Amino acid sequence: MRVLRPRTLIALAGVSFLLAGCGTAASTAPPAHHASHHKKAPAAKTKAPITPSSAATGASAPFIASQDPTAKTVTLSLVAGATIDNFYYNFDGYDQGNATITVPAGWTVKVNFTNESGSAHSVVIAPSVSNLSPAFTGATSPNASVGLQAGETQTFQFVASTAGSYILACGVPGQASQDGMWIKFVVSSSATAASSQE
Ligand SMILES: [Cu+2]
Repeated sequence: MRVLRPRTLIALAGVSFLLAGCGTAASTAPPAHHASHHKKAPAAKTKAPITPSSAATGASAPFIASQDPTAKTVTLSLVAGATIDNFYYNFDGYDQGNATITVPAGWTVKVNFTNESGSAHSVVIAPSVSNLSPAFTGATSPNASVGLQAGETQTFQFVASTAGSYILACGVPGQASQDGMWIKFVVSSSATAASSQE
């Protein structure tokens, strides 16, 4: 288990970066894609980041709301922009592949998705950040390239039929490949239960 980053420090560093990026030379400014969204970003939230205790112990990250191994069904709860981590470009505070959801192959995955940030976001389970086509039939929130507005919720479900390593990403153009809004999604031929971890 690798050493985990303290999320509070990451959040504070993010704020510093934003502030520094606004007033300094172009060479230190955030990438243009970030900057364009930054102008529309909401005020910094007070919602607590993922708890350090969870990170420190390697306990399950969020995401899994419930599961039924007999019915081979897992329900995921995903919140976009849950924290300030990565300029709000995160799922439940996770981004850039720093969390993994694992589900057994053949299970039905139900997803409850909510957007709590000021920018539009969506969810796609896809092969990679450079290929955001849904990896399975139905493995995407509706109209993923447009995404959900703040405060909206969508649900969708799919069967994780083929074992392999995928990503769970935002399908709004540029947000996975440039902004890092993605985590890992593994469909396992050996797992007997769904799990999540940092
Ligand atoms: Cu997004």
